[in-house]
Amino acid sequence: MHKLRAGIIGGGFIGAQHVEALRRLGDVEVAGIAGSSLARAQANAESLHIPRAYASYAELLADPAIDVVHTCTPNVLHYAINRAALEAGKHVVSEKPLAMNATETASLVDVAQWSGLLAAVNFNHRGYPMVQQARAMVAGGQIGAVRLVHGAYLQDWLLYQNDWNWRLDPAEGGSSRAVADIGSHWADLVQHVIGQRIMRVCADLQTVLPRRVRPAAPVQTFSGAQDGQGEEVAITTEDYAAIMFATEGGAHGVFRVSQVSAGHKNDLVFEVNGAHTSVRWDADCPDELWVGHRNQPNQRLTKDPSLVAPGVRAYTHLPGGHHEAWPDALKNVFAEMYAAVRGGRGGPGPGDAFASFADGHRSALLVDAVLESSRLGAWVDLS
Ligand code: NAI
Ligand code: SOE
Repeated sequence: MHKLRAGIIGGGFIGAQHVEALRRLGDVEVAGIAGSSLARAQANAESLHIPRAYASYAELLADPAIDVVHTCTPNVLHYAINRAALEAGKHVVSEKPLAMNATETASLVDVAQWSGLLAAVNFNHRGYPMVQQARAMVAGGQIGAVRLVHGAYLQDWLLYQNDWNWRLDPAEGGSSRAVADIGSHWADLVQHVIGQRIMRVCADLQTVLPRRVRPAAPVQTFSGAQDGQGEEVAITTEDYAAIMFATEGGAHGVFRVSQVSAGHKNDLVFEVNGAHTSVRWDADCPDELWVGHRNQPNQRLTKDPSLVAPGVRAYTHLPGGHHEAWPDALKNVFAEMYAAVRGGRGGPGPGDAFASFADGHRSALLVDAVLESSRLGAWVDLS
């Protein structure tokens, strides 16, 4: 089997993780990387052992040797890169958010449709085995009709006034921060698990730190607090959100997101309450699924290939007690995306977990509705 050749655009925090996950697939060669300058691309190519560095993403897209493009830059560039990549005949794996707003994402869905190329978004949490176990239990009727869905995605890496990242600048990150950056993962994940779309939202958004110190040089994600030197700037995007929602199937729920909650590193939790049983998954203990009962003791299912639902086995690669976590979930969704490329499919097949551009558009609709709801102080339908 020939190896598919991947080109990475953006070699920061997540770009390096794409490289590692792709190499673990075995049938993919990471052939090149583009950065914000040739010098940065060369530095990334050297540290990540990638044979070719490009001076710009346009140069990478022009290279016929590249089959699949991975968009791993700040959000503001996603639309232009994803569009140009499809137009250049490349398959695309885009980081979330798919673009800055639903107008852009709708247009990308159109381009993806006529291209017939793979058009996937990296909502990587879908690839955890025990998330798939929860999904299988909901689909199999094991918890009863879904009534309530709740949870949170909390972080602390932007807790201090001198924490900085491009996400704090709306020109680079978008008009929403905490919701678009991490709330998007939570909402995508629960919709995937329960098999229902969120149709209405009512949001409270708060900017807890209205002023921050912006250093002169760019700061890579999760780099820790800076030295406080720089320009003090006003912050317009939310540090915190509480969002109530209703789904197409009549379920109701609420979730909270925060990037200023001390002690919470990357803490995604969801719970689904069905008509007779509940399930809860916590990314800090990813190999476990809590199952709550009314008339019998609660259970804690642990990931074990021999104990999960048959369709979930493909997401496990190690025996019980051998933990599989964030990098493994990423590899799982990439494996499905590359299988789709080999199978000539532009999106997920019936048994696949990965997210399509249509899912990325749905996510942008939700973020736009959340912003509108907060502005109006009212419930808003997803258009
Ligand atoms: P980062 O700041 O660590 O890295 C971004 C990289 O893009 C930097 O190396 C920067 O030099 C490069 N870049 C900037 N302009 C460029 C250009 N014109 N051409 C090529 N490269 C350019 O940011 P991070 O955390 O890696 O985030 C990147 C994207 O990935 C964001 O959209 C973010 O939402 C998403 N992300 C997703 C994660 C997930 O779990 N699915 C995790 C982390 C980030
Ligand atoms: C920063 O909040 C970040 O890297 C997000 O951008 C990712 O999507 C999330 O998975 C981890 O946190």
